Parts: sequence; structure tokens; C-alpha cells
Amino acid sequence: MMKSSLIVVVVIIIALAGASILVFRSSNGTGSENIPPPGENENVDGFRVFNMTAKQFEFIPSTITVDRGDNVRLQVTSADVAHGIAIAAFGIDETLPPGQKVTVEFFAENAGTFPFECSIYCGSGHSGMTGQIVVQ
Ligand SMILES: [Cu+2]
Repeated sequence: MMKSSLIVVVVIIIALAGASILVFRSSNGTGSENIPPPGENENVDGFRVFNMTAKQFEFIPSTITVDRGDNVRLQVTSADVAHGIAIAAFGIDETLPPGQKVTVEFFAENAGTFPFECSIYCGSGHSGMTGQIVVQ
């Protein structure tokens, strides 16, 4: 009697371990499910962190508003084809391979509105794929 209940317990433990491995794998997949939701995250390492999605033919969000003196980190992920993000005022021009999170950082030294744009031709709406950094 004792022996059979011990076996039941062992079987349950093995089943739970197997289930948790499956959960871990499914949360660790690749592709669009890995793209974080657009918007601002909490401050990390003294940076204001924004997740941004690039897709034909827009950046989401397309306006990033920060305060003068902020260190800004954009974590940009393309949801479809290769794009680029060029922010001339901050000397930034990075390629955005599909599905890959690319981090760009800059210091918002001066107030103003600073445009950015897709820097890799991505189709018919490429020239309208723009946004702006607003430094208050
Ligand atoms: Cu483009």
C-alpha cells in the first residue's frame, strides 16, 4: 500500500516537471510572439526605454516624447521585412532585420522635434515611413 502511493507521487512529480518544461519552451519561441508591445517601459539603468515596432509602412509608436536631459533607449523590432531607423539629429542609422530587437540610444540634450525615418527601402510606402522624437 505504501509502495503504490509512493509510485503515484513519483508519477505526479514527473508529470509536473514535464508540463513545466513544455510551458518554458512555448514561452521561448521565435517570431512575432517575441515582439514586445509598443510603448514606454519603466526606466532601466537610467534610460527611458521605449519598445517600438517597425512594419510596412509605419513605426509604432511614431512619436516618442521625452524630457530634455533624458537618456533614451529605443528597442525597435521589425514585424515584417527589413527596415532601418535613421535619426539624423542623433547620428543614428541602424538596420532592423525582421524579428530582431535592435537597441539605439541617445541623449536628449536639446529641446525640439527631431524627425526619424526608415532608411532601407521596404516597398511602396517607404517614403512615408517616418516619425518624430519630441524633446520637451
Ligand atoms: Cu522603408
